[in-house]
Amino acid sequence: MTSLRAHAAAGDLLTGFAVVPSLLRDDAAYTNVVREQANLIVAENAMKWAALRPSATRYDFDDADMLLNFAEQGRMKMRGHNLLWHRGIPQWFTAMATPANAKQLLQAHIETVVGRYAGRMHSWDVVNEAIQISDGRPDGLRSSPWLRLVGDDYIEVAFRSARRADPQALLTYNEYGIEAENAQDEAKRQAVLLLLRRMRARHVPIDAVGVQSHISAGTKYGDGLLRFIRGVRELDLQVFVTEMDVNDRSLAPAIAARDATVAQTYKDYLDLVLSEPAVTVIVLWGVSDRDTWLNHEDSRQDRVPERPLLFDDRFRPKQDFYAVRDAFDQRHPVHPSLNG
Ligand code: 9MR
Repeated sequence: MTSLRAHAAAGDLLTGFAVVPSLLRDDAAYTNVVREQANLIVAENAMKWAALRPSATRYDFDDADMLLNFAEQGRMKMRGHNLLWHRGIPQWFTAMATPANAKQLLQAHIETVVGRYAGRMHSWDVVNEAIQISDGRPDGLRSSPWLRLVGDDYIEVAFRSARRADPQALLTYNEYGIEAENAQDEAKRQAVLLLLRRMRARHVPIDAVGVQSHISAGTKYGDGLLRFIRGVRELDLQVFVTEMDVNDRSLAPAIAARDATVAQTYKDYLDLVLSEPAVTVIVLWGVSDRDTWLNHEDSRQDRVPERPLLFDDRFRPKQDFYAVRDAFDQRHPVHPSLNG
């Protein structure tokens, strides 16, 4: 009753974690936390091309199947991540794809993967991280392999294929670097809004925008993000916080002060975005500090382990767990019986 999922549900929110199949198989403490706390999960990596497509002719669905079964048994919804990204493209694809066959390869992948789970998924990240202002194109599109191989309409192709394969799943455009109050993030927000408007004008099927929310402790988020969320809502799209964590890179290493600042950053950010009714989903990018990607890819210069998630390395809830729960309550206070 004190769980995140109970407090989220009281405010009609979905919440949960990016999860790892091997941990759900082998780690009981990890699995218990996910079962207790989440009413939605997403695969951190297990539904990417690199995981699903060992070769051009083979699909490996073992992990993805396991995750969806786990979700359904635990009465959790599941998001799919992702159908198209400029990273994690398998080597066989790079070797064999040409402008003549790439569109067909993309469509076949989406039809097969989305079709397999049709009717069972909450949503799919159809296109991930397609804007890169520094690539210099007037439309802001990243000069990714997909753009080169499939052409300017690759985003549209992906969304239309996904809708055909599963008319029920909410189709999402997912992006990072659109959260902060600086010129770079503002330019990216504008480019995303323009992309969404172009898609709307062409009746491309899309239902939601994912704001990844890999944010930084001690940073103030504000009006730019709010204006963006309102702009998305005016296009009749929902907003999902899809990959939230709070890196503590800029903070001194002492743990107590670091945890307090991380917790405050979670609270301030969620208070801000949850003031907007368009925001309906909050996903954390991992369960415990033991397993965060931040200690591999974007780690601190002093090599002290980061503490960006809600549970510590022994799965004890940290201050930020309570901060997130309070932010959910602020959106919609839970019934007193839930406050056990
Ligand atoms: O957390 C993910 C990490 O384990 C993978 O090695 C990496 C490459 O596939 O992707 C990480 O997740 C990324 C997500 O898929 C898209 N947004 C940024 C996330 C962090 O890099």
